[in-house]
Amino acid sequence: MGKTALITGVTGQDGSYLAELLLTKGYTVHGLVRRSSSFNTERIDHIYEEPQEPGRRLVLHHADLSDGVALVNLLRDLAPDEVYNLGAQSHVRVSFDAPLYTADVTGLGSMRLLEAVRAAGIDTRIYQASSSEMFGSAPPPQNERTPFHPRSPYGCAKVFGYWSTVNYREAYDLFAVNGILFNHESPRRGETFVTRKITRAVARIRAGLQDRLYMGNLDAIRDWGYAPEYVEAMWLMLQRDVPDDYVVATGEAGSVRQFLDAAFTAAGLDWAEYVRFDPKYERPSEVDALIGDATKAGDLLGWKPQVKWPELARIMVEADIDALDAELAGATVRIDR
Ligand code: NDP
Ligand code: GDR
Repeated sequence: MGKTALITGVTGQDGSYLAELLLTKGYTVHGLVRRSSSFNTERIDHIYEEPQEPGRRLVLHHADLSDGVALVNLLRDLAPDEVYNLGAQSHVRVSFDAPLYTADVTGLGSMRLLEAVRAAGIDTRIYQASSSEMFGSAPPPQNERTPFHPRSPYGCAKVFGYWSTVNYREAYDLFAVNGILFNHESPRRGETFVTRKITRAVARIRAGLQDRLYMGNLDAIRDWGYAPEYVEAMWLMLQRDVPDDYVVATGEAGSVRQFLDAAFTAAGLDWAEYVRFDPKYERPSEVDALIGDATKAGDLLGWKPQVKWPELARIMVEADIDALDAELAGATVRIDR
């Protein structure tokens, strides 16, 4: 019998790559999907199986991280071997506009899930999607021993999730781990995060559909990695004999300005001709520089990043150009890369 896993946030960037990875490893994957008035499963449509399909290994369940009772019922019924808590209001700028909602879903949601595992009395390993945003203004390079100083409601909520995970491990002996992941991107990245906003604009400018790109702080420095490699690290953390916390990062960073340059250059364009400043995209308090030290993940998990941010910029620009070309040609656009 293969293992079973539950993924919250299965419709997001990471959830979709993780579901694919676990399916290739023979898992039955249960995904928690929140109800929406329009389809929100685009990233997993290519692996979706109809409920009538015999022996299907991807099963979706409607629930929400704000609904603790639904989580208990689901966990009791499924008793999965592994739970990956990837669900969150994950946008840092939006967390300033919706701080309490973010604290509820991103912060309390993690404790609801931990408590649900405990209440269901099941033997389950738990992965918590912690974030480099927790380091906030702590100077780089950041590793597992760097003190947290979050700079957004999102960062504060993630610190709560981090310590809840550590506490449930210590108090109840749960196999619960934190992956402290630095920014990771892909052609499936949400359209309002900075990398995808840029690469999508590059494709549209190249096609003559857009002639301006409004941006916020170009001086911010980020350590951008490739999402398909990062979900592998999540899985590796749950395969160890002992639960622990790990930083996952490439160790190489660039500024938003440098990413702009790499992305526009990949399409033969000059970013300075198109990019304009709009304070709307600035944050009330900014995280200036995140550069991760993933030595521990390398040593204990054998995890090593391959794709660094300049190559990532090219991968994402090419994918957005291909997707737009297909859309303009009237073809069905697939996001299975
Ligand atoms: P996305 O924003 O792409 O996906 C978030 C997922 O959470 C979506 O499936 C979303 O559903 C779901 N979700 C949102 N609100 C709720 C809710 N109330 N109940 C249940 N599910 C909900 O994020 P990523 O895939 O990029 O990130 C995955 C996780 O990793 C998140 O927790 C994020 O905070 C964290 N993280 C991400 C990093 C990154 O660079 N990508 C770095 C470090 C941590 P829907 O599709 O309906 O919106
Ligand atoms: P971040 O990612 O806040 O690091 O959180 P994002 O891509 O939103 O911003 C990165 C940096 O770019 C600057 N920036 C802009 N950002 C956006 N979104 N839009 C703009 O127009 C713009 N102009 C400049 C930002 O100020 C910031 O400094 C991501 C999320 O995935 C979190 O969920 C995750 O935890 C962290 O990465 C690690």
